[in-house]
Amino acid sequence: MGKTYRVAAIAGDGIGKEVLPEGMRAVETAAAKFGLEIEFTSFDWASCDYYLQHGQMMPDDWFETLKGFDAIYFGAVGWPATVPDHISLWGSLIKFRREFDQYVNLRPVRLLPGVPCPLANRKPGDIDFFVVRENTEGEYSSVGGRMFAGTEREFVLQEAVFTRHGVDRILKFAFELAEGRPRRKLTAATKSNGISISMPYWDERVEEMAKSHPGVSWDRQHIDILSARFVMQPDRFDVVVASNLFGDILSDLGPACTGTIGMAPSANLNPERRFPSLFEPVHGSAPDIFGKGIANPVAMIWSGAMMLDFLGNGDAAFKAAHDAIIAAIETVLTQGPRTPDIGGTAGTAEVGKAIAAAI
Ligand code: GGG
Repeated sequence: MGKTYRVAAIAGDGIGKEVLPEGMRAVETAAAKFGLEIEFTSFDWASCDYYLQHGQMMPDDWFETLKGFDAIYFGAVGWPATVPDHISLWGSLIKFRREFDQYVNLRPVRLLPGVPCPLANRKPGDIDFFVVRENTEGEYSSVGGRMFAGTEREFVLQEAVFTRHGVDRILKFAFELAEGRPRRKLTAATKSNGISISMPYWDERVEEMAKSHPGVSWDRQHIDILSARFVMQPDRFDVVVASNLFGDILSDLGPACTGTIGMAPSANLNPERRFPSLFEPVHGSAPDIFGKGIANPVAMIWSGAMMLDFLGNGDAAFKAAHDAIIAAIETVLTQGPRTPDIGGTAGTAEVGKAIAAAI
C-alpha cells in the first residue's frame, strides 16, 4: 500500500464552487485507475461568504491547518459585490502564495484539439508554451500608503519589490524548464525602457542567469510588444518568464489566444516541497456566469492533472494519471460535450462527467 496523499480542497467563491467538484471527480477517477491514494478534505473558508460571517477570509489557524497537507486544490476567489477584491485576494490566495513560499506560478498555454482558436490558421501543436510568473513579490507589494485622504493633497504610493533572491530563483526555475524542452527557448518580459530601476535590474539578473544556462537561447522583450506578439505570433514562444503583474496579465492573454481562459490551468509551486503547493484555474470566480452551471471545468481538471504530476515527483503511476486526464480532456474537446465558451451547449457537470468517463 503506497502513501496516502492528503489534499485540501477549497472551492472559494463563485464558479470555484461549480468547477472544483468536477476537478475532484477527475482526480479521483484517475487515482483509482492508477492505484494512487488521494484523500480530499474540504474547507469552506478562503471565501467571501466566510468573510461576511467572520470579518476575515480565513480562520486564524489556517497556516497550521494546511501546512500538513500535500497539496491545496483551489477554485477561485472574489465576490466584489460584497467584498472588495483586494481584501479577498490578499486575505486568501496571496497569503497562501507567500506563507507557503509558492514562488513559481506555472501556467501552460496550449492550443488543444477541438477548440476554436480566435487566431487564424493555427492548429493544435502550433501554440505550446509556458508562462512562468514570479509569485511572491514584484508589483504585488503592500509597501506604500495613502496620505491626506479626502483632501486635495491626497496621494497614494505603492512600491514594487524585487529582491535578488526572489528574482534569481524564478529565473533559475524558468531557465531549467527551458533546458528540458525541445526548443530550449526563453523570453524574459521586461519594461526597462520605462520602469527605470527595477526592470533594468531584472534584465541584469536575466543576463547573469543565462550565463549558467548556455544551452538555452533567450531574448528579452518589452511587455507591450510581447503582448502584441502573443496575439500575432504565439508560435514563437517556448518559456516566457515574467514578474508577478506582467505574468498575471500574460497568462490571461495567452489562453485567450488559444480559445478561452476557461481552460487555463496553473500550479503555484514551492519547488523545494517544504510547504504544500497550490493548484488552481487561472480564471477567477466569474460572478457573471455563476449559478448557471455553464462554467468550463477544464481549467480546474487540468490543474488537477498538474497536481498529480507534481505530487508524483517523477513516479510513473502519477505521470500516467496526469497523461490520462490530459488525453481525456482532448477526447472530450474533440468529440463533445462542450461548454458554451467554446461553442457548445453542455453544462459544467456534463463535461466533467464526460471527462471522467474518458479517463
Ligand atoms: N483561480 C484563480 C483566482 O481566483 N484568481 C483571482 C484573481 O483575481 N487572481 C489574481 C492573481 O492571481 O493574482
